Amino acid sequence: VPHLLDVSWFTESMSSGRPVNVEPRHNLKNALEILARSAFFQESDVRYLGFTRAASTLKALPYKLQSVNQAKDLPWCGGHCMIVIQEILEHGMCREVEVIKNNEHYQTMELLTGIYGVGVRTAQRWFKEGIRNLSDLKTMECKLTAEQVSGLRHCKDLQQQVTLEEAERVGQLVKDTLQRFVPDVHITMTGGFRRGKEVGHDVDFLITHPNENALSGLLEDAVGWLETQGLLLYHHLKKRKPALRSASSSMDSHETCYAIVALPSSSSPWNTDIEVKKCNSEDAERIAHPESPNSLNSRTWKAVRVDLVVTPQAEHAYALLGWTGSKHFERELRRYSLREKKLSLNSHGLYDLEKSCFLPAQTEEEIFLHLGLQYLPPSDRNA
Ligand code: 8DG
Ligand code: MN
Ligand code: MN
Repeated sequence: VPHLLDVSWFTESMSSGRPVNVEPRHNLKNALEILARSAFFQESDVRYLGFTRAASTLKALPYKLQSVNQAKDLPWCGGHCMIVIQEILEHGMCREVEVIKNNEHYQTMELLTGIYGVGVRTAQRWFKEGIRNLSDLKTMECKLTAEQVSGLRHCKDLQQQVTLEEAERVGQLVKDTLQRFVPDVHITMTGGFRRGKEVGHDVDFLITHPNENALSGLLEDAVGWLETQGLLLYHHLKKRKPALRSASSSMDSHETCYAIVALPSSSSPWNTDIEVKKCNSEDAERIAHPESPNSLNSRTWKAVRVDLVVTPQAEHAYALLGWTGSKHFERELRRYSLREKKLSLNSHGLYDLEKSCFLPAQTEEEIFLHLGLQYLPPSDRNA
C-alpha cells in the first residue's frame, strides 16, 4: 500500500494552477472570473459577487463585445469591472489580472482549494502555516480530515473533468445499485449535466419514490453494496434533518451521500449491466487500494465524485430546481424571490413570508409560476 500522501507523481502542470484559456473571445470573462476567485480567496463576498455577476453577464451575451461603448449599458459591468473591460479591449490584457495570476497566495489557494474537502478557510490557514504545494501537505498528515485524505489521494483523477460518457456510466452504476433495493426508484441526473454541459467536476443525482418508506435506508444499502464491490473510494452520509426545513434556512437538509467512486473504464470487464460481481479478488484489491504510482498506467478505473441526494416526492421539484444549478443561477433566483416576491426559496420548498405558508409544487414549471417568472429550461440556467 503506497504512503497515504505520496504525491511524487503529481505533475508540474497541476501545481502551476488551472490552465488559462487564451482564446481572445474568452479573455474578458476569464479575467473577471480570476478577479472573482481572487476576491473569494480573500473572503470578500461583495467583490466576489460583483465580479461573478459581470462575468455571468458577458457569458450570456449573444455577441462578442467589441468596444467599451457596447459595455456601458450592460448590467453589473460598471465601476471596477468597466476599467478591467476597457483595459482588455484596448490592450488585450489587464495588469491587475496578470499580477493576480502570478501572485503566490492566489496560485496556492487555487491549488489547495482544488483538492476535494479543502475550502477557503482551510487553504487560508495552510497558506499562513507555510504550505505552498502538495508535498508540503505531507508534513501535516495528522491534521487532514478523511475527506481531504481521499481528495488528495485521488486529486489527479478528480481534477480531470468528468465527460458526459463517464457521467452516463456513473448513472448506470447508480441505477443498477439502487434498483437492487428499490426496483422502481426514480433517479434524475442533476447539476451541470442536466443543464446540457458536456463535462463536469462531479455527477449529481436526485433520488425519489412516491412511497417515502421505500427511501428509508436506501443510501446506506447502496453504500454497503458499492463497498463490497470495491467501487467506493470515499463516502460521507448526511442524514436528513427535518427541523432544518424552516422558512428562512437556505441550508440544505436532504439526506445526501457525498462520494468518490471507482468508475470502471468502458473497456473493463465489469462495465455497464453490472458485471461487477464477477470481478475477481485481485481486481477488487486493486480498486480498494488505488493510486500506487506504478499502477497508474495499468489502471482500469477512474476516481469520480458523485453526489446522491434523496428527497421525498413532495419536495422533489424544489430539490430538482435547487440541485440543477448553476450555483450563481440559484443564488440570484433565491435573492429575486425573497426581495421581489417575499418568498423564501430553498431546495425543500417555497415559503410565503406574508401568508406564512409553504407553496406546494409538483414540477419546476409550477415553481416558476409561483415566482411569477417565465419558465427557464435547465439549458438556460448556465449563469
Ligand atoms: P459541475 O459539477 O459540472 O462543476 O457544476 P454543477 O453540477 O453546476 O455544480 P455542483 O457543485 O455539482 O452543484 C450542483 C448544484 O447543487 C448547485 O446549484 C448547488 C446545489 N447544491 C445544493 N446543496 C449542495 C451541497 O450541499 N453541496 C453542493 N456541492 N451543492 C449543493 O443545493
Ligand atoms: Mn455537479
Ligand atoms: Mn455536486
